[in-house]
Amino acid sequence: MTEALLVIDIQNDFCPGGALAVAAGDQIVPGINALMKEFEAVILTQDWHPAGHSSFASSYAGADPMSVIDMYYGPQVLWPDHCVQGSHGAAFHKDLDTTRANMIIRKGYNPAIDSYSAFFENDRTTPTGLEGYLRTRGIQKLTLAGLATDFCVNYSSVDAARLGFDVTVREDLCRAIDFQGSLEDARETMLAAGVTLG
Ligand code: VGL
Ligand code: ZN
Repeated sequence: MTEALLVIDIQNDFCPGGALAVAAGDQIVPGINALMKEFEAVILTQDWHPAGHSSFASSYAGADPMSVIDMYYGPQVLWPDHCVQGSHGAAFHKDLDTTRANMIIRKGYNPAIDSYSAFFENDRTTPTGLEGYLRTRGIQKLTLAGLATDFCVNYSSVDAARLGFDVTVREDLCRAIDFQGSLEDARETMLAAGVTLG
């Protein structure tokens, strides 16, 4: 049975020096590269927003980064501008071994809605197509690593578990934003969804 490694958002903007830097985000890169060798299938995700995206605080007059607004699909954190399509910040960290990737899935490209998850946009219903890719390859078991534990890794792992995949999150190969208790909330949400924290 084919097992896949899903590597979430190892991009410059989520690493130290980036626009939405996750503390020590770059330190997991060597471990992720090594882990890739144990999987037949490697899939990378890439946060990929158009300029002026609706998840950017700069798109709203007077809004502060890290404030929360109500969108038609629920609460949305307003982020600093990050991972703008084609920018250096959106590029993968230079040390990530992208040659092993079978598939690179981009998300967050719809201007009106954010997409933390590799499977669904933040309305939790609009698919990215990743489920179909995995199913047509006969992949049932997923391991996740990457950035950030409490947002894109959390949402991706919970959606995968909801879809019936067997999901493990390698917490040692993830790093968190940890904003207002979001890491502890995410751990509880992942465990409740049946995700294995390994
Ligand atoms: C992410 C916030 C906004 C992530 C992406 O990769 O966890 N977080 N966009
Ligand atoms: Zn984003």
